Amino acid sequence: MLLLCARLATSHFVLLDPVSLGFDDENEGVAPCGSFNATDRTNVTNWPVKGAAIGFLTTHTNAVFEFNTALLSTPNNWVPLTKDLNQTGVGQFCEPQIPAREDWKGKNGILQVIQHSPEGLLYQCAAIKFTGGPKAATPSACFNDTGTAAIWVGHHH
Ligand SMILES: [Cu+2]
Repeated sequence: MLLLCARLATSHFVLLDPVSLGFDDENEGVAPCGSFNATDRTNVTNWPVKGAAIGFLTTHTNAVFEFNTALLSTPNNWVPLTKDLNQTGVGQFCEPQIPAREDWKGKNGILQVIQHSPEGLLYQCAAIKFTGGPKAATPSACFNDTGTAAIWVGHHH
């Protein structure tokens, strides 16, 4: 946690859940995954289509987030997973139950989180696998720091 806080001083946002493909502060603006290989499968997180969590750390007082997914078989075809999220407040933030497409059950995918920051678009991704079964339990590190909030808004693109 100390390490994360130290890094947060210069970072924009860091995906915490599911496990990120990687974070590079300097190159977070490089699409589609902040300079990391979108098809890397080193750390794959199961994503029940009934719902799973997205958690991140942000240093921006207000930013709109996009949550997109692609199938591993078509890694350039990003599909919105949700409406856009208008998030306020600095620190950790969690959306605990985001469902995915029922017909993607059993398929390998990629989660992409885009932050529309004052410095431009910033990217983080995670390797995921869409699964059946009940909603995922919210990871203990996925919570909302005091003063954070968010509302779902329409797509602006
Ligand atoms: Cu920033």
